[in-house]
Amino acid sequence: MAELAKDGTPATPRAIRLTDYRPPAYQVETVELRFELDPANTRVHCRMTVSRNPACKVQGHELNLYGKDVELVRLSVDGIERDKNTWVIDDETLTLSGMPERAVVEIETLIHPDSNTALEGLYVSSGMFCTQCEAEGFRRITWFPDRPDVMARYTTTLVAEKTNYPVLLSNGNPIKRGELDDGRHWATWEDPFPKPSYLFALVAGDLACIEGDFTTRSGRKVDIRIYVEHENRHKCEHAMDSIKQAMRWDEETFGREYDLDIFMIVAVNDFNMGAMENKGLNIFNSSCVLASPETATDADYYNIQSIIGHEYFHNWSGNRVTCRDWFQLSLKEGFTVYRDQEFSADLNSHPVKRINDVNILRAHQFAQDASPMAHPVRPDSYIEISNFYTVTVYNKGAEVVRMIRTLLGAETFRQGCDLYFERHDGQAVTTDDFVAAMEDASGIDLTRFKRWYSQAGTPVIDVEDHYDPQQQRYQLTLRQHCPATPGQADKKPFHIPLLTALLSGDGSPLPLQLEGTSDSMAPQHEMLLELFDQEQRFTFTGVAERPTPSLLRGFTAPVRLAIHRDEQTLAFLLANDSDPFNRWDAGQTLAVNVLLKLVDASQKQQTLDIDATVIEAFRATLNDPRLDMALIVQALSLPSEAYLADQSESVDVDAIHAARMYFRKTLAEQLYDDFARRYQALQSDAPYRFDANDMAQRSLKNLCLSWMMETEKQQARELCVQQFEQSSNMTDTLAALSTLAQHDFPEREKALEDFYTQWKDDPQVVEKWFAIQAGSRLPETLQRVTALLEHPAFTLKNPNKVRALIGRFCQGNPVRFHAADGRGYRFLADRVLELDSMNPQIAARLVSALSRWKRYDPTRQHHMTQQLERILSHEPLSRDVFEIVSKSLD
Ligand code: 0A1
Ligand code: ZN
Repeated sequence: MAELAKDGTPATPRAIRLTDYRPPAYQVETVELRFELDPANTRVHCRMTVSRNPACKVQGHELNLYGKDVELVRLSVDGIERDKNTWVIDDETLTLSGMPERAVVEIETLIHPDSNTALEGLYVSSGMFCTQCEAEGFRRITWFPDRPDVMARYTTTLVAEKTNYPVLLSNGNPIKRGELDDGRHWATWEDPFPKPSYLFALVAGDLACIEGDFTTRSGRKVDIRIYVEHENRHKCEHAMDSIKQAMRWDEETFGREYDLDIFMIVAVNDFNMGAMENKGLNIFNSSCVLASPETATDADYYNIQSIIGHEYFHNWSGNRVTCRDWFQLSLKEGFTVYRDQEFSADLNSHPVKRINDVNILRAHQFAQDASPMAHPVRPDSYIEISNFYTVTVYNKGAEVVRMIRTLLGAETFRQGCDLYFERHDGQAVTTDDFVAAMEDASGIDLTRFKRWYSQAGTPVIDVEDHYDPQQQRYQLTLRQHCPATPGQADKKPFHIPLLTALLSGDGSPLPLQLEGTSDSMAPQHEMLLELFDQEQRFTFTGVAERPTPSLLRGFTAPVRLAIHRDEQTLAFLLANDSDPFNRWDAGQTLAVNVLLKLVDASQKQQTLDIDATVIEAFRATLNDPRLDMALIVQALSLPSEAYLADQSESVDVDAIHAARMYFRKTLAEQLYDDFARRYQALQSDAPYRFDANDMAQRSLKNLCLSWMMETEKQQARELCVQQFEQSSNMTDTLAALSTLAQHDFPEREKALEDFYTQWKDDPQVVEKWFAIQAGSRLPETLQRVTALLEHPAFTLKNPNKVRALIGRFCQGNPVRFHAADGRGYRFLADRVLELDSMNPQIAARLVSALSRWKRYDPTRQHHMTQQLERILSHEPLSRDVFEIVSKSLD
């Protein structure tokens, strides 16, 4: 037995390993649940039929059940009550031995939803009951074989007082309902599809129901219902449209049809994540469902559409085919993120979506890969699985699926998906099974490719080229290496697809002929180079002039390209590359190079200066009438401070901030008239529409405004205040307010006050108000954030408020969070310790802001490790925070 801390939990939490995976000894065929709902004491009756699992080769008749913070009232096997002597409890596991081959196990538990602040299991949010069972929340409801490879058919009865809880929901289809004499009523739901316990859900409350329907391609009518608090019923139209779009898209793109008679979404105010894909009953963070033009921004509308798509797509990629164990999380998450990315791209813009996704990957996932928390897409060990819902599992996992699509081609990839769904419907499987389906559908050997699942780290590709004008041969030499990550010192080469073109002097792609391959009928102008080895050489023949290579087009692999390109070459690619992603990327690299030179100058206390050609390149982009407005916005958005930090050897937050500010100010002054002209021309009185063109127009207009404001000219200030006061949509209002919040003008305080007074009753808008203040670059931001902790609208109990105020400050305001005196770190550690006993998941997410301490200067390193050590010595400490902090200090 592990040593115990004061609260009875093991002192040093144990790591769970993939290599220890064993199939369960018992499977569960059916589960009947009965909940007598009461906020203080809910009684849960669980009756399950279990039988020996033929897949379990080990002999033995032990049934393992998991439970956490549940009071066990009664346990019986085949109607015979068992007493405490007949089972063993170790930590969260209860082992019942001497079980027959098949048995009915009945368990009664008592739980306390109103004191559940972890928001896992059954809890109360704004007076309604709701659940969150992924990953291991079901064990907070009853003792159960709570692991994803135990799939069962559920029938659920909810009993609750009728006036406060008129709506009673669970998974599947409603089958019966009735009333009791004591003012309570009940409803029974039946889910015909076997599912793991993490997909179980229930909701009970007084909710408005917005109804819609969808006819599937096979002609079945599906009822769609969105449940929200009554005052939000006017904010559901966009969510309803998004559900229908997602249903249609999955049929058209993946051939996947919805399978129940009813699909429900419920909006909940207190939620740890964005949303959850429970079978037939998706539960959403309110901020990911509710939208109206006056209260939600374009970004909110966009996110809602994408998250609704994501959860809906899980119905196949996750629910019908689920994960064997939690190491396989990316099986459902990577694949589903890939699917939601394609959905958003198809409905909006492919290049813009790709740019945004690559920005997330580079700023956050590459950073994670280079941190003590680096882990493979399929991790091989964890202490607390909630810590592994990461950008690596989700976003890099999506890149891995995207690479498979690139290697197979779109059509064969679709056949691979069909085979995967058909072969594994109703099963709990592994990422190896996913890859095997892709191999079987294509005949392509992906053995080496699978290293993307097992090896952490971002590969670096060194590029060298050579042109021989006599022979008209062009040679590309590619070498790959991958930095060491925790537990993985040496890596084997990755299988890397690199979409490549060679551009002629006028920018057109040259026809490509690889030496050693036969002439193809139609000349290719773009070629997929596959890098398997540590070093490979590709020789192109018949190349009439020295080409400019356009590599990694569309970002076909999550790698860093180490290629030296001078400013002239980058400017050429920025103006000419026919791949929109690479055109944007050339501009970003140009900007990174300029900014890093400024960082260097700032560190050496030299005068800062920007070359006139750079300013003119920006002017040309801003005024180019041929360019899509959304792409202009992307091109004119400077690399973030986080990305610049990632690109630096060691991070100097102040110099990065100063360089970026100098760049913004200089450019704003030089291009003021151009920005002002475009800003005026983009004004529109049209009512708000969520539409790609309108959004692009608003974002370019607001980008111009924020650049103009950098000059602090009176005219810009007036225009900003005017937009803030007169705009009728939240996109424009918030753009003006967040710009004002960056400047120390009296207008700022008044705007912030007016905004709060107007929106104080709307929690989603109040969250924006907190976040804007926490993100301000002004020097007194930490004092303000500290003061806001006491604001009546703030509570540590609500994850959205924590994310808006504390998360935004610690993870989205580098220059203030990393204050040299360490105050930001102390502030974070204080909050983590306050939160840890309340909501460990949220505490652990926050503390990861301290993980990369080795990247900073010795003084900051000292302050950061001091706080990490302070947290680590705290008792008791959750497994969640323990894992992040101890790995950070390793
Ligand atoms: N599976 C959900 C999100 C989710 C993840 C983890 C959770 O608890 C640890 C809860 C929800 C999704 O991908 O949308
Ligand atoms: Zn997901």
